[in-house]
Amino acid sequence: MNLFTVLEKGFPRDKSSCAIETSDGLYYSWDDLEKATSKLANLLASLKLPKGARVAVQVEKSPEALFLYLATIKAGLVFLPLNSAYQATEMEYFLDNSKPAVVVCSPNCFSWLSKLAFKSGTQQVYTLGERRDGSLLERAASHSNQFDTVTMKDEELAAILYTSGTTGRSKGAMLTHKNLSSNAQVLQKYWSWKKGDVLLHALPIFHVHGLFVASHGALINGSKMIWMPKLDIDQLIKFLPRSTILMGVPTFYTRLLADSRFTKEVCKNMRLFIAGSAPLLAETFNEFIEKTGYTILERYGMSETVMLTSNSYSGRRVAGAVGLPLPGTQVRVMNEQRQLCKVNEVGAVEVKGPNIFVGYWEMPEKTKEEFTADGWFKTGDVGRWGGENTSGKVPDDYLCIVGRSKDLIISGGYNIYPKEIESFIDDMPGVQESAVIGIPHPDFGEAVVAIVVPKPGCNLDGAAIIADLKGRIANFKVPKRVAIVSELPRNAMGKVQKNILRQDYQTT
Ligand code: MLC
Ligand code: AMP
Repeated sequence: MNLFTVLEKGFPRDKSSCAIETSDGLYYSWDDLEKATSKLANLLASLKLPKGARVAVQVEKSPEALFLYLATIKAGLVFLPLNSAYQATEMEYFLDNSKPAVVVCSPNCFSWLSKLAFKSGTQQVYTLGERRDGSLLERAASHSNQFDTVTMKDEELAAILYTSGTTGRSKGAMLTHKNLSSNAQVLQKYWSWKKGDVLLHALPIFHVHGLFVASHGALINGSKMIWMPKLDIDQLIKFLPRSTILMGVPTFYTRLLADSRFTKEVCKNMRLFIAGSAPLLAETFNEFIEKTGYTILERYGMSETVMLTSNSYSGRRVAGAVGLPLPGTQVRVMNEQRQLCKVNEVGAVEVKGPNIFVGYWEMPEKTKEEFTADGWFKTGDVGRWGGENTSGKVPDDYLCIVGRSKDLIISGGYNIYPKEIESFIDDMPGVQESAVIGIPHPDFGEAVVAIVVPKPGCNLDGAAIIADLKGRIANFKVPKRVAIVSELPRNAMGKVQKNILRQDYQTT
């Protein structure tokens, strides 16, 4: 069934009620949402694209950007969101790899992005600005505000989300209508969404967390969203008293806790604070209880799987644990002998369920590598059931993520693959080699640091390397610090010992 049909079943009867209130004071009713979505779906349908055609979107967050997502789903096309921080080199790869039929970009990126899009074979490039400007809405305006949702099979594609590759380039995780609708239905029940809930939405909508987990949650429950273009603590504190649910990466919670205006009183109407995308520190979890009386609910997921596990809504929420497998999802932890780990034994986290993606876009070999012969997806995360952490005993059926087998840095909820940054630095003149590591960071959880070795006789300047990277890769990937050294520590096999570097460079 089309995901939109599933979400729409939850829309309220009273279509004049508010679906989205923006932080700058605009109100969109459910009727507005449906009509705007239908107009956009009609525009897309008028292009007569085959099923499965991709609509790649790199725009700033706005209600209209959400309507464009819903319209793409409604029209039976495949939505391909791209982080607005991506620069030309990154975008060139995504467009070339996914060959979208339609590209929608910010008006100020049109001149360079349209060239890349046309080069990759795209037929249509529209613009959509943050303030309802751009050619997309102009073109949609003349279309009808009625649209019959295209019938889709469960296994047909709804979205492709690019995730960075450990070794090679980014891979497009293909998610079906069933992947997304089943997860939305499960989470609605599991987190006990209620009539009258109001979601405070401050996450970006080009990744799983903000686009699927948060938006689907509100839509399928017919709940209003208070819509912020990005995280802004002043605005968050202003709107919290009128909200009941907040979803955020751990940085949301550390920033809230650091603000003296964030009090019990501000949270008085809140029902649920949810954290995910990166590990929530036990100290943040505990400080939050102390300051507000609320216990943050931590959950765990991935672009390839949507949500996998969650702490309990009505039962225990445990610091440092990501909770129980969601209904319908199976999780196993395997040791090196390929046996199921016992409680407290650390191993590889593998998953199965209706929410697991169907493969990487045009990478059948990579897809095969990431699944076991018996059909479990290898998450690349390392975990254990139960055991003990700094907060005490963890229930035996609760999963703890204790590390990653993939060389990955998660900074403020964004994934950064060291290899990608290293290859940019290694290509710079005068650079012999580099190692990129993640070190603990009070705001972002982890921060990127690059350790660089110059070629003999060359002088390098860390600030110049940072300046060079800015504008070539997304800002969040740019190292917060670059250290120049004469050599990198290596083990007997000649492999760079990143653990030693992590110890040596513990602070930015
Ligand atoms: C911004 N910067 C970052 C950064 N975000 N650097 C490292 N890591 C980040 N996450 C850069 C900015 O470009 C800027 O650089 C400088 O750091 C300071 O920026 P800021 O103004 O403090 O950042 P801000 O705009 O407030 O953004 C921080 C943030 C944002 C944490 C609110 O990054 C964010 O919304 N993150 C959420 C990511 C997310 O949705 N992840 C879900 C993925 S899905 P300069 O050079 O200009 O000073 C997933 C699956 C799952 O993982 O389980 O959910
Ligand atoms: P992404 O590829 O952006 O979808 O990121 C998915 C990765 O984020 C997972 O494989 C985990 O490594 C990490 N992640 C998500 N939620 C959590 C969490 N609650 N605790 C620890 N890691 C998490």
